[in-house]
Amino acid sequence: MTSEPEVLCRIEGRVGRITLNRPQALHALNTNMIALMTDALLAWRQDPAVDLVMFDHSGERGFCAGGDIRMLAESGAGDGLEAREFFFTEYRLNDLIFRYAKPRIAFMDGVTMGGGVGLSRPCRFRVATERTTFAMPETGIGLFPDVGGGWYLSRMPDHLGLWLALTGARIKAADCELLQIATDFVESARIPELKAAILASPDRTEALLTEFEADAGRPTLAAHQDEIARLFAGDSVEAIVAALRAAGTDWANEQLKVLATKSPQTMKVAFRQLQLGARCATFAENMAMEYRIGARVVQRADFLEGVRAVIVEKDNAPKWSPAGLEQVDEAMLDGIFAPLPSDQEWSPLP
Ligand code: QUE
Repeated sequence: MTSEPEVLCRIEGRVGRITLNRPQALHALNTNMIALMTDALLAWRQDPAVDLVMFDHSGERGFCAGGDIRMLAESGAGDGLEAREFFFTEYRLNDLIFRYAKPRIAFMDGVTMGGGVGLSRPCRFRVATERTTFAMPETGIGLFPDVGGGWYLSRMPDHLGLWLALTGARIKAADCELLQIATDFVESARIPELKAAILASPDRTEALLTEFEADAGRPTLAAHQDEIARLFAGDSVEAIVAALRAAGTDWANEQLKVLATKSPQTMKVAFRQLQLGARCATFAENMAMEYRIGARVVQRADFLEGVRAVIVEKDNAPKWSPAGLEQVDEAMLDGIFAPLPSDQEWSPLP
């Protein structure tokens, strides 16, 4: 069988270039893709011929929709081992990119969600275009905002990261710049020219980005930033819901409607994840926490139900269990966050 690899890894000039190449699944990441990227990055780490790493995608559609959710759900319905292996290696890759000593650039030209955020956010340069749509949508399928969400989202100002995590909101380029999810905005029509220039002169990447920089427009989130700062400051998800109810504005009512569609268990998991992530001293410590969560939640009813309702049958009517926030008790959360047996804990690549 001759089929193209799902990730193209090669050296062009002095650039190690990683091109996601699974367009039929919007470049959603699977274990094979994680392995290909990890092997390339490890080889280039010591290779004096590589000065810069570039992440991009083939084809016209987005950068990366997330992870191979169907595989995760099938595995979670059984022993969960394949799902654990996926998270284990994906988080090692996220951490490797985070620690990588050479500059990295990601082109987020289109949908950048979940797993795609885990590749792009640890890059030094993160280019958005007018086609960029960013989201951490996992509360909608009973998963959780992983790939470093506990670290990055909890470090955003004014509880904006918590708002992204709980609502799964989709935001565009100007808001990505506001939240430092993107470092630069370039019109998508000029991306091929910019990539060619960087491949020819990777040492000039920063100057080239300044030359190509365009105006992303007004960040629409700015209009709600004060409201988010005030209403998402509560010390529990219930407190946030109560604050939104009390506010009574159109915007607050919209947020309540959105939250009512999300998994109560996942919202509480995400809340605690960001609380703990904010206090982690290292990114690796945060990833070890997220791995404990991932290993548990893929086997829980909400993830299987969320994947059924949103991905497989697409009725968009998940029946969450527990159905309400008040039924998700602290003991359930303690079980999800508990340490794994010591031989099963996550560890970074040596
Ligand atoms: C939450 C997610 C994902 C999602 C939707 C969610 C996710 C993911 C995809 C996705 C989308 C389009 C595709 C595809 C996968 O959707 O991780 O293969 O073609 O990969 O609400 O976490």
